[in-house]
Amino acid sequence: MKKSILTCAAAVFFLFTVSVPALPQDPATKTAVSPQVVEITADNYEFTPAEVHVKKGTRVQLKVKSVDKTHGLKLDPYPEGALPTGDPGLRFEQSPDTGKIKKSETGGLIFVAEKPGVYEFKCSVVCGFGHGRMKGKLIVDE
Ligand SMILES: [Cu+2]
Repeated sequence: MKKSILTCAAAVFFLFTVSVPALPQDPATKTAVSPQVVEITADNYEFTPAEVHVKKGTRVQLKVKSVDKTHGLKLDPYPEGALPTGDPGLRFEQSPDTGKIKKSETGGLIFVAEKPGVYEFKCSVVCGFGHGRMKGKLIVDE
């Protein structure tokens, strides 16, 4: 019994110290910097804006609102032209995919833009005939 408690404590310690990378911190308060919020609407097979610029090192929250029907947004963690190996250029705090966002609802992603480049996002829910062209770009500037 004691051993399993120790194992559990070790696992919790590991989770909090090793697998959760440090977020950008405010040097004065030592707390995670509040994210830059970017609002995107998903409507009629388009994301608006379809091109978003953020600066390298920024913690970003994408807020995605579905207007006409259920959509989703999936953001590639690797920049265009890069092989999907090694450290990604975007470090997500949860998933790079919002999952289903129903009509009139808002979903979101939160990540740190670590490497400059162009990152594609697209609709992650098969939403109709225009689904395949429902794309956009996140550009991380130096
Ligand atoms: Cu879609």
